[in-house]
Amino acid sequence: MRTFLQRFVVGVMCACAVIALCPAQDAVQPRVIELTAGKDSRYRMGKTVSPTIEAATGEHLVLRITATKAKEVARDGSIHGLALLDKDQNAVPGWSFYLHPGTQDLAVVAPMKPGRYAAVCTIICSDMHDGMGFTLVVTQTSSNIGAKQ
Ligand SMILES: [Cu+2]
Repeated sequence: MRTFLQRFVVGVMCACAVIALCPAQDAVQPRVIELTAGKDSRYRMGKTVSPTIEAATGEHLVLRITATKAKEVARDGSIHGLALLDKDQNAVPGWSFYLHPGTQDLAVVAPMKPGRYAAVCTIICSDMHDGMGFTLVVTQTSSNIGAKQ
């Protein structure tokens, strides 16, 4: 006769085993990155201003951005924007967004080319706008070399 605690422990261990045995299902879940786009025209991750985010090539991410209005608002109501630029200042396809007040989830895929990318605000949100952005560092990891396309 097992005690409740023993059954509980066995149950937790089974659950852990199931999670551990399902890496494929885990891999399709995008990683969520929480950011704020602030009224001072700055992107933050936690308390870090203009953070550097690391990602693997082709990694699926969800940028969960909570945006607060700065001084200026675009005609369509956008309060901040987001574009990702490569080292030659070319916009990365699939990485162009306009932000509205509140929290929004942006589904993106990290570029297949390793390197440093600059995420910049694309709305003139205040006279501090020019310094609004963050960095995405994309690296090729051993686990995703085979996935290159
Ligand atoms: Cu902005």
